[in-house]
Amino acid sequence: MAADTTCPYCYETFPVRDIMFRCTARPGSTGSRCKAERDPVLEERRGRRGELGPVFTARPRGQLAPCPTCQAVSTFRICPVCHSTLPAQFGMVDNRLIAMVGAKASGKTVYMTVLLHELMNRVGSADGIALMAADDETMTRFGADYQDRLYRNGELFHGTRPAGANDHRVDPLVFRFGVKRRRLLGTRPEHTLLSFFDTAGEDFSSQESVQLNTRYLANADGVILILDPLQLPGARLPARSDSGLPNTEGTDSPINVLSRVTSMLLPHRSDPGGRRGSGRISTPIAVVFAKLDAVWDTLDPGSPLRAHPPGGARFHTADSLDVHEEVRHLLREWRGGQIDQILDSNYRHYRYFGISALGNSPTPDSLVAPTGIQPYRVTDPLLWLLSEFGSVARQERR
Ligand SMILES: Nc1nc2c(ncn2[C@@H]2O[C@H](COP(=O)(O)OP(=O)(O)OP(=O)(O)O)[C@@H](O)[C@H]2O)c(=O)[nH]1
Ligand SMILES: [Mg+2]
Ligand SMILES: [Zn+2]
Ligand SMILES: [Zn+2]
Repeated sequence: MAADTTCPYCYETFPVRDIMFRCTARPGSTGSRCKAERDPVLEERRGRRGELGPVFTARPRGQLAPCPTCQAVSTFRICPVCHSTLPAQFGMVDNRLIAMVGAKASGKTVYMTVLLHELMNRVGSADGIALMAADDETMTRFGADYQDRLYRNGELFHGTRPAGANDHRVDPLVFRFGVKRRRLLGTRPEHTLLSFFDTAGEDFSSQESVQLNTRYLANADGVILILDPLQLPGARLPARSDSGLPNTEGTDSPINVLSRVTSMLLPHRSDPGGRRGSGRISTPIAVVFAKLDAVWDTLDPGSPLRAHPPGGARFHTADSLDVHEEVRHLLREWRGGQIDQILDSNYRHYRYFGISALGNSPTPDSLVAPTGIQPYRVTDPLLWLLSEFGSVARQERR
């Protein structure tokens, strides 16, 4: 029985033995050569045009297979559903899909960008963590559309386009995450493929978008739910006045987004009721208070959210539980107690976090503050998810 796997680009599930190949369209040993041609599947599924080598099925020899037409050996393994080239090591290392969800303007795109940038550049090798793009397109797209925009030009993002407006597609960014782990025979890096897909706030307010997103969410291994404290009724008043208060009304309130995500996950990711604790969703969900900088002054001086985080390549359980309890307490204080009830009764694994991606409020004309980007605790939620997957170690004691 072949194990099923999920494509990091289209989030469709298929047996590993169904992986297909794409011919290199270079001359093979017989001198014949396949012609590059259009790939209607790739066009339809991913919106990618252009001429590429033809697609074939073959019994692979490791990660390669000879093209049955021209005999040239190809290393391009592709997804049988969307025809995207699969990353190197796909099928050999863990493959985890992570969904970013949250109300409109809660800070999903900014957070995702800062998190990935930090892991690629700053946290990096000193902590034994490495992150790099798993394919050329992710590298180019993350560089130009996300990183350069925020870090080089200091510009914030326009709202993310909803999946429905995007020819019914999302475009995940796929990375290879490596962490050095101590093993019996010294340390060695362990790799995990991570696919991030950033949703639009509107994706959770219209029924059409909800249906489109269900497959992505149902196949996600972990969910990061971004909550904007400024969208909770109780936290708006004490917050700094320059933080540009977003709208909290209507279908796009944090509670509504969580309710919709929950009803999308319940039929797919919960075990049938009966036993105690069953009937709840098994997908781990990191519930992240973003924009902590905007409410910083209202936090208790002794709050764990103001403490210097431990850092490193491990997940620190004690620190995380302190933050978890503190955020739960703030949630009640800020009249978001209903969020806690929904999580508690529907999710088996949820954890609260507090982060600031930017570290400061942006300027009124939507530019990064002149003091620059000063992230705080941004890697905590991802390290927790990775620890839930067993991909990073836990440090239990302080
Ligand atoms: N103070 C503060 N503001 C932030 C921070 N991160 C984001 N913001 C503000 O929130 C706005 C929205 O951020 P985005 O990341 O684009 O929000 P989004 O959730 O992706 O929004 P949609 O794509 O429309 O669903 C930004 O333009 C900033 O004004 C932060 O760390 N601190
Ligand atoms: Mg966005
Ligand atoms: Zn060929
Ligand atoms: Zn695919």
